[in-house]
Amino acid sequence: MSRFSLEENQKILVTQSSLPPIEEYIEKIREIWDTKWLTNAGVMHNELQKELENYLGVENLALFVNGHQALELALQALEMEGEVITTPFTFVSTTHAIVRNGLKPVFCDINTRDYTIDVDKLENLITDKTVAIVPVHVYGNICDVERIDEIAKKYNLKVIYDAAHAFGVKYKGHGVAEFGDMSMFSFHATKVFNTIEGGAICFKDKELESKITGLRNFGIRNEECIDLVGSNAKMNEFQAAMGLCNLKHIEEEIQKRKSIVETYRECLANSEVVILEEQENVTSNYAYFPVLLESNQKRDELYTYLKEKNIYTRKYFYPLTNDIECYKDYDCNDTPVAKNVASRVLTIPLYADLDKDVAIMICKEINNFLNSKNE
Ligand code: T4K
Repeated sequence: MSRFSLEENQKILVTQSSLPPIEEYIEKIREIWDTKWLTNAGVMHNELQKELENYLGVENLALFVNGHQALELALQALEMEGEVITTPFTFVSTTHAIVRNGLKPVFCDINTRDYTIDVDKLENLITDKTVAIVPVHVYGNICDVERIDEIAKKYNLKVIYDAAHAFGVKYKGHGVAEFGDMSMFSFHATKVFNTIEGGAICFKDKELESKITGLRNFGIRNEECIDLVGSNAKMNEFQAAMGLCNLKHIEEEIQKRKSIVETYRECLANSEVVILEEQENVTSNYAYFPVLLESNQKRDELYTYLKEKNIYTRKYFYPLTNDIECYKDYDCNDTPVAKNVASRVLTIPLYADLDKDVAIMICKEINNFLNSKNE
């Protein structure tokens, strides 16, 4: 084990934004000064859209100001009414996007293998009001896309994946957005690939393109025709420029994350925390590294212990979205496995530039804490 220790006042946060070399970004945004074109489907926006379609292996992709707007407006484009099955083990955005469309979220539990939707519990929740499933890929782990596909076909349901954590993830060599009707990616500053803020929706049905792009620009068709009650959710040129620069380095970024994850796996192998197995047939992007403690109390104590050492972990995802204040008057069904996992999970720092010695030191602190509890 390393004897490495943090410098005084050095904080290790749960993540750190990936940035390109500053010269690359300056070079790119210089073009914005030449054209004076800042937003509204500019040249860089269109270039990034094409590059991402290639990278993700999809035919239709629309860029957005952030991932949440991408999901919310994609759901609006589908013009649905009724119930949507989803999981509460997610960032609030997923549930908000459903509710803000006037749809009723029906919460399905998660499984303990990868913390995504438990497909064995899904069918029981389908009623004659169910119109769609919004499953969530979490931490870079993906849902059982094949079973979800079968169930959706059987009951004629739309599938819109929240793929905020799954940028670049592949299943059996296929990009994750090839599954379902739509997939939303988040390009927030904290994600594997960022455009500062940003997001995209990938969709199979080309006919939806006009509605999706219309909804993101107030529903404006031309100077005299506005045919949709849309929003303003356009990605601007500074965001797109950041995306074009970051995309050049994405493979290297993912490899660096992979190496930190390998260090964590090695150093925590004999520890009492539960670590998820790598998923079979999945090429991960190593977005987050969750560990599960024995109890809620131990999780909270470890969180505080590490914080006192300047190591800032996060309780992603706690509380569950079916347990939060703004849904207290909603008829939210219980999800016992998700509740249990949410009460015990901690995501530990993970980002491309995290030093291997720091990762080893974090594991050492986790093990020190656990040993002290067992004395
Ligand atoms: N669905 C899922 C499953 C999601 O996880 C998210 C977003 C969405 C949908 C919605 O997508 P977006 O609309 O956001 O594109 C953060 C992010 O803000 C949020 O995007 C993300 N999920 C969520 C899991 O994490 P907070 O409230 O934890 O962020 P914050 O500000 O506490 O930042 C966390 C850490 O990140 C900081 O301790 C340091 C680091 N950081 C943060 C910022 C803002 C940086 O290194 N650079 C930065 O610029 O939500």
